[in-house]
Amino acid sequence: LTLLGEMRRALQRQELRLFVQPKLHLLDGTLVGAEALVRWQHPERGLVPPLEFIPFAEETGFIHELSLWVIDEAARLLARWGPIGLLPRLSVNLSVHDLMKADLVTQLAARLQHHGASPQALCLEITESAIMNDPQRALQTLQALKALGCKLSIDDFGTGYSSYATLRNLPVDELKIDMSFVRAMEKVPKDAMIVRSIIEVAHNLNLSVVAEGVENEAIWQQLATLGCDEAQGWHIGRPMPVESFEAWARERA
Ligand code: G
Ligand code: G
Ligand code: NA
Ligand code: MN
Repeated sequence: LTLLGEMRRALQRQELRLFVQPKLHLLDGTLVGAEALVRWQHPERGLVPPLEFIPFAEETGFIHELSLWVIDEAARLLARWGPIGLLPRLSVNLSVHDLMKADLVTQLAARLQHHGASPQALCLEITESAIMNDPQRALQTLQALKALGCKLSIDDFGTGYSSYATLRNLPVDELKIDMSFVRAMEKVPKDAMIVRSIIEVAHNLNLSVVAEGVENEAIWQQLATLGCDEAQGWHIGRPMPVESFEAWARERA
């Protein structure tokens, strides 16, 4: 069986799993959201990380089916977590392929509605490079997602080539500072300066800003001092299976 065949079978056999990583508000430590990250529970190979199949899924176009599965799962979880106040918002990653698919927004809306999840509770993370691949097409999709009520976030911000002109025209709510700048910012002054600049740009554009890759208390404190809004990283919590995340969130509440 080819990898593509195996991935198709994985969907049918329900071998894909969503892991969930929490995001906290930096001022008061409240749970403001979480990111859904896919894994493949392979019958022989064990838990396969996304870097071993997402790039291939993107090359073959299988990513679209995979993304719709992720969106469906996310909608199901949001419908479960919203009413009990466990989690206000869940973020899912979209790929460049998804942005080019004409029916993405219709499909996404149908899945939210099917589960009774609110579009406002779903945030879509799109990398800077995916947007810059075809800014015009991306803008159309982002506008449609925005019109539906979803939140939009630019992922891996700082690693691409988006201009202020592009940024100004995108209907996004949030910038996510790439981990590569955050992970060593307490030791590398240049990284700290870049993080500070991104926070400033975000706030000047009225966007909320999230730091990913927060691995220790020193970084957490430094980000708080710089006025960063939200944080995600191992210091707060690793990506966890859904049941572990529910237990983690209940314990904190
Ligand atoms: O979960 P992990 O930390 O190993 O993720 C590695 C990479 O895989 C990240 O870049 C992440 O954005 C990507 N990734 C994880 N889950 C998904 C998904 O559901 N869809 C897409 N497109 N990328 C994902
Ligand atoms: O590309 P994206 O930003 O979606 O990827 C998120 C990735 O970052 C996932 O692979 C996730 O497991 C990883 N990650 C999340 N928090 C941390 C962290 O604090 N340190 C490191 N090294 N990786 C992290
Ligand atoms: Na992401
Ligand atoms: Mn990222």
